[in-house]
Amino acid sequence: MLSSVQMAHFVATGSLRMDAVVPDEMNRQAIEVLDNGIPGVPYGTPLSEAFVDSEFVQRLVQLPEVAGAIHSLVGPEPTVDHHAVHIRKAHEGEAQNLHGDAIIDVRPDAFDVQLMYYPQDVTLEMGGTLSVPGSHLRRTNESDTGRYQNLLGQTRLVCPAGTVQFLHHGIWHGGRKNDSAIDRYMFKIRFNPTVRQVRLWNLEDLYDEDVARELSQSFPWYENATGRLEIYNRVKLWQAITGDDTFDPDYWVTRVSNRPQRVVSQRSVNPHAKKVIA
Ligand SMILES: O=C(O)CCC(=O)C(=O)O
Repeated sequence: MLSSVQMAHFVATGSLRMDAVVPDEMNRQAIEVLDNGIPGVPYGTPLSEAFVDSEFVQRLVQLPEVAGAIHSLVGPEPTVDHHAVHIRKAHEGEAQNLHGDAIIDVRPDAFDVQLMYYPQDVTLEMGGTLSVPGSHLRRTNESDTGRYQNLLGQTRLVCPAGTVQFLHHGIWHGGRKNDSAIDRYMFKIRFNPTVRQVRLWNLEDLYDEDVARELSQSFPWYENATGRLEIYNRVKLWQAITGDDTFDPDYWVTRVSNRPQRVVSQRSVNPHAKKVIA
């Protein structure tokens, strides 16, 4: 299971990276398996019933660290939305535009995750996935961010073989241009939760100060004013997944949800009405 600090990192940044969690023996097999293609899975198939024709993928999602992260993020028995093998060809000369893998998705208290598995060492030249930390809760429509070329604070994945990262469905990302002489492989599965995503991880460190530290990060591309909305959305998401709506360090959520209902005694709401509200 993930820790609360790791969950807070995911809620703040929109991603969680686990370096070299897939054993070398599987990484060595992976390129051939991915080249042969992974058989399709109908939308909405429960994970335990999916990939019946791909023993490799079953092993991948059952690795303890991977299974623990899936459970922590989307809960038991998620369904498979879709999967894909992404190969960025050696010297292919093109990058993918920045995009989110969703139309405007207004769910404040639920999210899908995308598992991305990299079977090889990925160098900067190989065009590892670019992502923009903290962009996942900004409501944009799929490829509308494609006109942005570079944002302050963006990251380009450089990682050892066997790395798995989990991305929030809304994060702005894209495959980079592969300037190397080696084809770069990535296998992706998107998971949909089937339970309410509340307290699904290891809660021992729920009130650790590193949780608050993760949740309070800002990112260099945030605007002074609009950037605050990201913190607001992040606090709402943390409240939802912890079931604790008292978490609100700077009181931004508290302020905008303050709608008192108590009417002061002996004051009429309508001064012309005969009946006085007590
Ligand atoms: O190939 C990559 O690194 C990224 C692929 C991608 O953006 C996607 O699957 O949506």
